[in-house]
This record gives sequence, C-alpha cells and structure tokens, in this order.
Amino acid sequence: MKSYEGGFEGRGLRVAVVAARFNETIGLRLVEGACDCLRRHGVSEDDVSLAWVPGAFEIPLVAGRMAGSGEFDAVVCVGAVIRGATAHFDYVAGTAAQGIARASQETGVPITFGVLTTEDTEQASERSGGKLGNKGFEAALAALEMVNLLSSLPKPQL
Ligand code: INI
Repeated sequence: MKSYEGGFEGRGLRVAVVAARFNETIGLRLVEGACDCLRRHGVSEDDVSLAWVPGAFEIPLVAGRMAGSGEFDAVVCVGAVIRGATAHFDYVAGTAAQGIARASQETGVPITFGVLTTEDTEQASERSGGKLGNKGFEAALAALEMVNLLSSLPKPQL
C-alpha cells in the first residue's frame, strides 16, 4: 500500500496570515500562535506576511487574493466570531468558513481555518493561548502539513 502523509517542514515556505481585527485581543493571540508555529518549524520571519481585515466576514476575499497571487505556499486565517457578541453570528461564521474553503479549492493553495466560533469570550480565550491551546498555532501547523502533503501527491493532469 502506498500512503501519503505530510510532514511539518517549513524551511523555504512563504506563508500569509490573514487576521480579523474584530475581537482584537483574541486575534492578536491567534496571530502570535500562528507565527510561533511557523518559526518553530523553520519558516523564516521574512517569508511570513500578515494582513489584517476588519472582521471574519472579510477574511475569504483577502485569503483568496493572497492564495491566488502566487507569492505564498499557504494561507493561515485567524479570527474570533463570538455568538454572544452578535445577532448575525451564523452569517459571519458561515461565510468565513465557506468562503475560506472555496478560496482554497479554487486556488489549490492550502488555506487553513483558525477562526474561533465560540459561545462567549471565555471559550475564545481558552482557545487562543489558554488551557485549550492556541487555534492559530494549530491552523499554521495544518497549513504546513497540507503544503508538504500536496507536494508529495501525484500532480494533477492538465
Ligand atoms: N466579526 C468577527 O470577526 N467576529 C465577530 O464576533 C463579529 N461580530 O460579533 O459581529 C464580527 N462582525 C463583523 C463582520 O465580520 C464584518 O467585519 C462586518 O459585518 C462588516 O462587513
């Protein structure tokens, strides 16, 4: 049996982080987690770009632009959509998730989902460097794994 699995090597990779400024304190911690992961896995600081958008709703457009630019091997999206803070939680969270998935499928570039969708601020804090880890770190790790996996898979026929 031939099996495929991506490693976590980051040396030589160029990565964009797209972060939502809404719930900025949480967003900053997620960015820190993502950058920490990239650095620990060998991505040079010079090869990391960070774009801030107003809220999670705007992430897909910018993530798609970064992914389609040809300048990045992967895009890591981070943000926090907190139910208690909005009546349109489902629209913002759903649009972010679906838009990020679509942009990744359309560009063929790994775009990972480090957007928290939580009931309250406490749950968001726990997942942004608190007792439940840092989803920004996890999203960056998933991005590295996907880049390495895709480069080991058979190439698509044109
Ligand atoms: N954006 C978020 O990233 N998180 C939220 O919790 C949130 N709430 O609560 O509304 C939020 N709203 C802003 C939205 O993403 C857009 O920026 C805004 O609607 C303008 O298009």
